Amino acid sequence: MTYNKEIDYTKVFVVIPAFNEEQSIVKVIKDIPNVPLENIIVVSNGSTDNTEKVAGAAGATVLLEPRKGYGWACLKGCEHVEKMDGETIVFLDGDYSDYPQQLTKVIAPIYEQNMDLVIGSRALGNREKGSMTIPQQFGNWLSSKLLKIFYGVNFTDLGPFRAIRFESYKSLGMSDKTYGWTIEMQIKSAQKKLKYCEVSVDYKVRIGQSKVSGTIKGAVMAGIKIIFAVFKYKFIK
Ligand SMILES: Nc1nc2c(ncn2[C@@H]2O[C@H](COP(=O)(O)OP(=O)(O)O)[C@@H](O)[C@H]2O)c(=O)[nH]1
Ligand SMILES: [Mg+2]
Repeated sequence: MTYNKEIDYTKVFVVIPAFNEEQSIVKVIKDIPNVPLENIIVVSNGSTDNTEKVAGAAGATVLLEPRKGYGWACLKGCEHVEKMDGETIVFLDGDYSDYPQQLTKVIAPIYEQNMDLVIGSRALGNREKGSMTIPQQFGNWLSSKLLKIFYGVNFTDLGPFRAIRFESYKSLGMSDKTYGWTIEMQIKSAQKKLKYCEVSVDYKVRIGQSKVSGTIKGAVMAGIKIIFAVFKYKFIK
């Protein structure tokens, strides 16, 4: 399908995986431009704080995913988008590290350049000091190099802020339940020869506690999972 048309925001959905993000989630929701509130889907991954309550009160659609894991949350959100007959899915984190206002920039290539996948690259944007740890920056750089070597694609980041056409998303058969979600999408898009591009996005220090990059366990697990994914999708179909 070629879009090249006015963006119908009633068909644009935002999926936000959220685990204990009560301090930031409302700010994220409020800063998302143009998208109807009910199309903003906060998937709470067993939050034990008030994330679900405050996100619901702000008008977002709140879904509950008891199985812990970033991928589980994204999968749950996408099931809802399918039911609602969505055209474009935007993924965004719930910690207010991203600038939700940049959503218009992230989805533009889907509508203007017929792209399937758009990655918001923090490597190309302005990063507030301390918003990404050194291992996280190195990990993203290394992953991007491996994606080039193994799959011949040019990415500079595995950024969470990204957009994909729903029909392209469906064609990927996404399955990762945890931290391999972002790289799986990029690898499978490469394998399916989808049209992709990057846009620069800015990044700031998150509100609240990091669950992944800021903890040793999270960072190590994510690193292992991501590197493993590079090989897994190459050799095991
Ligand atoms: N680690 C983790 N993060 C989750 C989960 N479910 C949702 N998230 C959300 O995933 C996003 C990224 O997590 P974050 O802690 O910011 O990771 P970081 O940016 O790598 O430090 C945040 O919005 C989290 O709330 C989960 O089960 N585990
Ligand atoms: Mg974060």
